[in-house]
Formats: sequence, structure tokens, C-alpha cells
Amino acid sequence: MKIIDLRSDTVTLPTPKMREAMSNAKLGDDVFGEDPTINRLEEISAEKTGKQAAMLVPSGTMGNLICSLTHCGRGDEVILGNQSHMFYYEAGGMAALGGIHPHIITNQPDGKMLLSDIDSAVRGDDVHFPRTRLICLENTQNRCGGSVLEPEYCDSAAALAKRHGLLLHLDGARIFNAAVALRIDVKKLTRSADSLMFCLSKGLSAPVGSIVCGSSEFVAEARRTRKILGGGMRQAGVIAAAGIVALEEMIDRLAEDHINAKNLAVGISRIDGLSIDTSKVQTNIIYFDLVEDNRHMTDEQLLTGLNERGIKLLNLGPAHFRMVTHYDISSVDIDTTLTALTEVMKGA
Ligand code: TLP
Repeated sequence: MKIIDLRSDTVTLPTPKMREAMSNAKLGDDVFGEDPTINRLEEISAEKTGKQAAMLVPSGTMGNLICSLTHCGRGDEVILGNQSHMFYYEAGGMAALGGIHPHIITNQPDGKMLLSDIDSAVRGDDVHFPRTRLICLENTQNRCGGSVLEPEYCDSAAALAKRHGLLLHLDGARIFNAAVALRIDVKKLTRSADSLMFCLSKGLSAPVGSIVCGSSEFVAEARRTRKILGGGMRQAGVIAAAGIVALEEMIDRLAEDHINAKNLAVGISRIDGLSIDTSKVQTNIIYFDLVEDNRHMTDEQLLTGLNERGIKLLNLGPAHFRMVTHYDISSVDIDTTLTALTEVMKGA
């Protein structure tokens, strides 16, 4: 039985081409700047995102942390969404390691923070206040259903930041999903950010690695922060080789993941006892719920029923579930999943 793993796009395995590139990669010591494969990956990344420089980091979490630590000093404040990964899922890294104060404001259901909310969160010059330094956006917005922020919104947030003398960081873990969904060059989404992080190891299927991008000056400083965190990786060209394949070959196909997610969502909307807002599914992430007045089944029963049929998903709270489509999920797997869900919900 094929296991259909819909827990995350982080579960993707490297493609055969990635494995080949990894085994043939030319290597060197990256802390000396001498790994040619990493240097090439960083060049491609900077070029694709329209930034002066880029740097390979072990994970998205470390990438975001490096950016906040590089932009902010102790006691500085970061404005970010209450549903953002940086606030919700990064173990409070910016506070724990940087003494940085997170100022959270509400993410609207479409993933955006209201510009008026951001504006009123910015502190004035007062000895009582932390100093606001950075605004963080997340595109696509994971906990708001993989929703997409359009370039106009990102530009307006950046203009607001600039007006107040602040910096803008973009958690672009899935920025290529956003660009593919909007059918635009990713540069339109990254142009207004002072720094950005994107992941190679999610929908793009590389086994490890994320990239931090920004001005040459920022990335030079960020290299120092990466060293502090122990993220200098020596012959990591073996990883970078897969990252190059990810950027050269795996971006356009994200559209398939989006179609599969939409079909999965539409199928779920037709199953009795489940509820989903299909209009919210813009990329590869879907959330659905067990309907409250029809709770003949517990979360545990739903998970077990699906697991027995080889299907894995995440239970993110009472009656609330997430599925993520990716390279290892075909349209046939979507049909299989829907059949299994229907059976489980019928108690078959
Ligand atoms: N997200 C993971 C989990 O941590 C929840 C997932 O399965 O979705 N930013 C965003 C928006 C992310 O979704 C993630 C990972 C990260 C940063 C962190 O990346 P990694 O896992 O490489 O540290």
C-alpha cells in the first residue's frame, strides 16, 4: 500500500535528478566561501529574487531567526501576525536568543495584517516603549490556509515601514507557491522586502536547506549571525546541489500541487460531516473541520481510519485538520484520499 503523506510538503524526498546532482557535486569549505556548488546556488537565488546577495542556511526557522537577529538588537520590537510561523512555530527564538520583543497583531482570514493595525502598532519615541524596528510578512500564509499576499499589499506594507523608518522581512518559505498561484515573477513579491527567507525543502522537494536574501551588506552581516548560531556548514554543496535542481526544475510544477489541493478541497466539501471553505484554497495547503453538529466521530477516529488506509494528515486542534499537496502526491492519490475519507466518514 502506498503511503499518501499529506502532513506537509516538508516530507518530499529528493528527486532522482537531485540525488544524481548531490553525488556529483563539486565541494569545498563554505565557511571559507570555497564551495562552488553553494556559491552557484546563492547566485541563482539572488538573481531569481532580485536581491544583491543570498546565503544558504540549514532551515527556514534558522533563516527567519538570522534575519530578525541581524536586523534587531536587544529590546527592539518586531511587528508580526498572530498566526505567523515566526510567532507561532519557531519556539520564540527571537525572544529567547535575541531579546527581541514580538508585537503581534491579528492576521485576517486572508492572511494579511490590516495596514491600519500595523500603523497603530508602531511605537512612538517614548522612553517607556521598546523601539519598533521590523515588520514581518509571511507569503504564502501557512496558518491562514496557504493564502497569497499580492505584490500591491507587500509594496504598501513596505511603504508603511519606510515611512516609519522600519525594515521589512518576508518569511517566504513558500514564496514560489505564491508567485505560481498569481502567475507573476517572484521578484514582484520580493522587491519590497529588505530581507527574505525561502525554503528549498518544502514544495521544491530538496531534502534540506533554505535561503536568506537581501542587500550585499545585509547578507555579509547575516553570515556572521549564521556563524553565531552554528549554521556554517562546510561541504554543504551536497545539499546545495539539490537546491539548484529545485530552483531550476521544480518551481513551475507547483501549479500541479495547487490543482490537486483545489480538487481535494472540492471533494471534501461534498463529504457529509466535513466542512471546508474551498474559496480559501489558493495554493497547496488546505484546512478542513469535522462539522460540529454532526460529530459522530472523534478526531482520533478520523486519523486512525485514514491511517489504516495509508493516509497521513495533521490534526491541528479540536476537529481541525490540515493536508498539504506536494511532488509525491498525484491526482490519483487525491481520488484515493477522497474515497478513503468518504468511507471513514460513513463509518465503513
Ligand atoms: N512549516 C512547517 C511546520 O513548521 C509547521 C510546515 O509543515 O508547514 N515559515 C513558514 C511559513 C513555514 O511554514 C515553515 C515550516 C517555516 C518557516 C520553517 O521552516 P523549517 O521547517 O525549514 O524550519
